Amino acid sequence: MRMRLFLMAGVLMLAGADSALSAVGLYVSPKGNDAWSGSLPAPAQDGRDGPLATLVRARDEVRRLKAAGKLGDGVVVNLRAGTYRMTETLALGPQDSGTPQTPVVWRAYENENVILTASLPVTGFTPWKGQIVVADLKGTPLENVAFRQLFFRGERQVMARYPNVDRQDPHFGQWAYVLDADLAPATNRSVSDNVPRVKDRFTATSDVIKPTWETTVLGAEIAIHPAYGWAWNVVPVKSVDNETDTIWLGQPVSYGLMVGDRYFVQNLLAELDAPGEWYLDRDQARLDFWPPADLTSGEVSVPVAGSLIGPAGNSSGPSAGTRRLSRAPISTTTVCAGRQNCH
Ligand SMILES: [Ca+2]
Repeated sequence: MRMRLFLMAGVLMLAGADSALSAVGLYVSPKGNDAWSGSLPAPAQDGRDGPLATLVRARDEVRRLKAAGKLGDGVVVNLRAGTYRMTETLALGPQDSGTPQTPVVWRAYENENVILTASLPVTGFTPWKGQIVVADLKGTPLENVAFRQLFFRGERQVMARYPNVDRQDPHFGQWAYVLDADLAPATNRSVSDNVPRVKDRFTATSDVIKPTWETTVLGAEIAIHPAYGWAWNVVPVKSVDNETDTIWLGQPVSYGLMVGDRYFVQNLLAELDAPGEWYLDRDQARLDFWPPADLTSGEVSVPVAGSLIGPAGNSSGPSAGTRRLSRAPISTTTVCAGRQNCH
């Protein structure tokens, strides 16, 4: 959920050097204010005007200029250095496009280092047990966010799981394996099933289900490659039976479960037992985390928007050559108008 916006040499050349020179300049800065005009690259000394604060406000200003016929020879939105926390996707549609004569260009101002991030920081951790710290999210912007990812110092952390991540042996060392799975009842078989086995329960090895698991296992999930790795499913756990080591799934997986299918269990507080693991109690808005390094050495953050930049409404896409972001986003952004590494 994070990307760096680089200025690719010659971007304005693409927009037309002559026209760019007389284009309207808008400025956005983490030090800005959306109540200001955006016409100044830095806050005025009297604090009464300066750059805008958000990309959404800049987009709206471009729309306003366009509607008022004040685009002139185009507009250049200059992003000043710093981190922009975007809690909503910057939606761009056809109405945000310029034309070859009046291009709309978004860029980092004079090669400054611009970071767009759709994350919010988590603060206020207090010691809980051993190395585990806890943060009460009540009353914070994250109180009602059912997030599934957590980052520390820019690295994705691990939802509490069993077996633990094994970076030395990722292919075999960090998995549990289905011990047994039943044949599906004949009446419940699909003609397309290559493997007529059940898809909603299996027998685990004796090490998996533990007395320490919460009695309801509510919220626990099975992440599994059913049918020997043919697919990848993450499904809720419906219930478990300690006596028979049976795990029932809240929804069927894609293919019949086979002996030896590899999986892990995640999202259980009882399995938070290794550095880097975390657990979110959604009902209590409580986050438990075992930081892999000194908590003060970096930021804990949570992504809160699905994408940084995306198409607006039923847009058929930007008009080629009239709206650009310079050089490609590196992350999972859904839209990029750069030329390289777009994923
Ligand atoms: Ca664990």
